Amino acid sequence: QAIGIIDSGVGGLTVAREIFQQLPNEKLVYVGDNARCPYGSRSADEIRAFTYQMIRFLEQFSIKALVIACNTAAAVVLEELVGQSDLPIIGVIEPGARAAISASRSGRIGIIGTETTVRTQAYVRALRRINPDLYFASLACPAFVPLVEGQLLETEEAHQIVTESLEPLKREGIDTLILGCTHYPLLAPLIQDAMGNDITLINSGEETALGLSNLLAIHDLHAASGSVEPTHRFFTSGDPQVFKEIGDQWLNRKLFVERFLPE
Ligand code: DGN
Repeated sequence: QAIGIIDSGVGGLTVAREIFQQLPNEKLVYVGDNARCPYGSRSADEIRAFTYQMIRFLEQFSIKALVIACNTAAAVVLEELVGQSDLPIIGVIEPGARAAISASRSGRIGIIGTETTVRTQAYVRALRRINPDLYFASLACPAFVPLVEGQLLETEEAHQIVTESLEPLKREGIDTLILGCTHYPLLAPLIQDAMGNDITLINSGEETALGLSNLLAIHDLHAASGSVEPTHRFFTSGDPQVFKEIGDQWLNRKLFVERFLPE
């Protein structure tokens, strides 16, 4: 049985990469809604409807667990989903918050994400639940996801947009910055360059893969180790070729990408 993983586009690949590393026997079925990405500036109702379409699509694969590898979708639907479903489900926000708290020495933590993720204060709530005495500075970076989806990472334009967008955060005296959108690890070199090398960047993928492993253990769902690598499946509502180019490079393997047509 496979693990389902969803994102508004290619961002969830940053989480998939960590799952491949930590759980090499697990088979993934990935759904990216690239055609309707970015989700970040959409209404909560739309984000909810699109997320449920991806989850319904995954039902045909009778998945054993679900990873909401999109902060924006997790911020809107994770709580209600966990309440409704028997399926083990994990998002990326709680794991990201935990990783940031263990990394920060000063207790001053920055959060960047989409407009929805920042507006819902999902990270601030998750961080406060663990430690109420921290200082937070949040910033929405709506220009970042189109750079990733548009394959513009290596351009001067990307460099400029990232540097200018992050300017307000540089005055906050943070020592740790949560990449609160799964697309952002693809921009990590530019973000690190803009913020300076003494800022620790948190990619929630690593901690999410660890959380997934714990969740599978609790439900006794870990795949048996086999001699052949599992066959993963990747679906996109957008252009399979673009998804493949970004995925091949990021995951360092050749993906076969299929179409997902939301009803
Ligand atoms: N990758 C998604 C996230 O983590 O929030 C959002 C991308 C988007 O749709 N803007």
